[in-house]
Amino acid sequence: MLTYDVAELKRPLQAQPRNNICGDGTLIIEDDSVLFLSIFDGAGHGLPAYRVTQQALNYVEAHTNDSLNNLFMATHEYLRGTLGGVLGICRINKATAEAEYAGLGNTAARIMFPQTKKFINRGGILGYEITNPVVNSFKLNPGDIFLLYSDGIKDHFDTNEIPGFFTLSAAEMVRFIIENFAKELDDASVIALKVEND
Ligand SMILES: [Mn+2]
Repeated sequence: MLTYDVAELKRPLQAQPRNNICGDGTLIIEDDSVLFLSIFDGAGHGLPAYRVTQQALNYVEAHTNDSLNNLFMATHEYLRGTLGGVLGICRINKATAEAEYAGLGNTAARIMFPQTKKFINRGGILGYEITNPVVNSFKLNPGDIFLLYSDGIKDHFDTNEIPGFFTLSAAEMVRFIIENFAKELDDASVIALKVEND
């Protein structure tokens, strides 16, 4: 049986004066059959970004059964008149490990080891102007790591060059990524998913 080790971590930007409000948000919803992962980076920083992010993720959380395309378009409409932001969503069928991912704007998603794939988002800001997202369907395999992260994480890192990275738990992975690859002057957030064979 496949099992899914999943964890998230956020860190507000490190400017002075220090604040502890992160404008990025993550959502992990799991039931017996589906694992639903989402990340949202509200425009700007601090409390205003935090507020639009909570608004967006609350909406997403209430509509996790919608098709990804509809969910992006509806969230976009819902956010009109707000600061807006960028969104990434991955939904995984836990029994089959079949997954779909879509993102708009500069959130990032990757599969690492043994598959390696970086997903390319279309541009846009939800609440302002978007096009339909590309919905990518794929299958995860035991050993795969799926990472979903905001642009507050430096994007050039190669986990293949980090000794022992794949032996880390998901909680250790997100801590490692935030500690080593978070940009000082942006809010940073990451979700790591590790697929395992029981
Ligand atoms: Mn950002």
